[in-house]
Amino acid sequence: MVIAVLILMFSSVEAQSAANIFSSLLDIYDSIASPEITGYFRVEAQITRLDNERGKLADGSSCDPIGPCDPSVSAFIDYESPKSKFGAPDSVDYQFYTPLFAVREENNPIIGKTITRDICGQSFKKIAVRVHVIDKDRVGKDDLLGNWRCLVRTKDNVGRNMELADWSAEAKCDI
Ligand SMILES: [Ca+2]
Ligand SMILES: [Ca+2]
Repeated sequence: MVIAVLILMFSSVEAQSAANIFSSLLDIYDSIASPEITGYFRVEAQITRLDNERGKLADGSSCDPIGPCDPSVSAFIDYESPKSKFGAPDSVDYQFYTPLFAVREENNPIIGKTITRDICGQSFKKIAVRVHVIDKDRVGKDDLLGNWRCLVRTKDNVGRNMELADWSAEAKCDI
C-alpha cells in the first residue's frame, strides 16, 4: 500500500537577500545536527495517488466483503510534532487535517490534490506531510485504511521564491 507525494517549499519572504536565503538553506541542511530553524516558508504538497491493489485496510483485512475500498483522504503539514506517532497525545488530532479527496469503489485512485501551509517566523526541526486515509462505509464505522508520514527533504527543495521553487520528484511515503 503506497501513498505518493510531490513536495514544493520556498521562502515566502521575497525581499530576503540571496545571502539570507543561502543561510536559510544552510540552516536547513544542518537541521539534523542543529536544534531548530526559524524562518518564513511556504510548504506545498501534492498527494498524487494511492496504490492499494488488493483493497486492504491498515490491519491487512479487506476493506469490504464485496467490492473495492472507498477511500477518504485528509492530510496535514506538520512541523510541530513531525516525528510523533499517529493518534498519540502529542500528535496533531485528525480533526485538524484538511479533507482532500474521497471516492467510492476505487482501490487505486489518482488523487492529485494539493495542501499548503505557511510557516511564519516559527521554529521547527523537521517537516512531515501526514496523510490519513479511511475506508468510508455507508453503514457502520469507518475503518483505517492507512496513515502515512512523508518527510520533506528540505535540503533539496527550498526555492528562493515561488517562481524559483520546483516540485520534488514524486516519492512514496513511509507507513
Ligand atoms: Ca469497509
Ligand atoms: Ca466498497
